[in-house]
Amino acid sequence: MLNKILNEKNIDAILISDKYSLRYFTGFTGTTGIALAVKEKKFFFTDFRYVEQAKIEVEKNGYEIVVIERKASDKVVEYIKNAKVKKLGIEDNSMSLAIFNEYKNKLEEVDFEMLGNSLQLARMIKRDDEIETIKKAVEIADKAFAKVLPLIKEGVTEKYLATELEYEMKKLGAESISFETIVASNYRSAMPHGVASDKKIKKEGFIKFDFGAYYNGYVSDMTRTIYFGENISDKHKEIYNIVLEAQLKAIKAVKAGIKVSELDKIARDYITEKGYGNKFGHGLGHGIGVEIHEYPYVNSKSDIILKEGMVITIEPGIYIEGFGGVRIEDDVVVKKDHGEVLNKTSKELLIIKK
Ligand SMILES: [Mn+2]
Repeated sequence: MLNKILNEKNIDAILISDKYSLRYFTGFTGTTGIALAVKEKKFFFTDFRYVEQAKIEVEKNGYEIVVIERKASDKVVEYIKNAKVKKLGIEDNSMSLAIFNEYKNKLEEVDFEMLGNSLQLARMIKRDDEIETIKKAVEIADKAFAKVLPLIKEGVTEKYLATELEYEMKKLGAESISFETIVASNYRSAMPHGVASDKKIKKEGFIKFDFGAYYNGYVSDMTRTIYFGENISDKHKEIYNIVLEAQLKAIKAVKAGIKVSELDKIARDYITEKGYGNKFGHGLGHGIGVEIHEYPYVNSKSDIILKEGMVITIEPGIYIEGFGGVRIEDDVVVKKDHGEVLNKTSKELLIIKK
């Protein structure tokens, strides 16, 4: 895959520095490393803390491990020069200006080619083993959610529920969480990204949970909104059902060959038709993989066409300030003629009364 990019971009080498690119292309799970891919050879640079780990994780993927002693760029520059690289691709989306300048100053003869999102785009279509890992990450999130539902009661905080979710996910094998867990109750549920706070759970309102497991380097991402209380209003029911219907309609349209903007439009048109178009202020979804938000982004502006093996989220929402909000999100694998929903947690409106 890296050779394909080298050829397409007509460059001699790629410097891989982004954490997620390193995980994807080299297998490295540590925090300090850099890779250099030239046509015939691949090198992975790291310091003594990670050498043993790199030998296990990275060597099998065809990289020669090079130990860095002082400044990483000195060693890397030496290899770039030895390989007689004239055009070097760099990950300009994530490399810091300071690091860029270091390389630029040491490699005056070299042309730097900005790779933009090329390496990210290369990750869009998942291999079967990647899909299996994502499935496991989804299963962990589903199971953890089932464990936490019985803990919902008046007086516990959003943070308490979030912590329990995270604890359950780790007990089920997650190495970490995909992103900061969102538990947003009552009026806070109207905040699309209301990270769990010290707010105590109170009756008569929505509680929105958005969370995921990070498992073997891959993420899951799910959102469920439940109602807590005895006296649910018609408006709560109305917006819940609109979001659910919009989500189901979009999922039904998932298949290879459809534009992601069309998918977004299906959900958005339905919500708009029901009068809440201006309360759905974000895109319909995004790709997931080694990163929580990756290509293909599913929104009205993208012209990416879905292909078999992509894994995306479908997550419409309605948010009404001062009242509350609903979002429902599943992870979906794109198949030739349908979308395979990975989440097993029910999407029927769940009302918890105790
Ligand atoms: Mn998401």
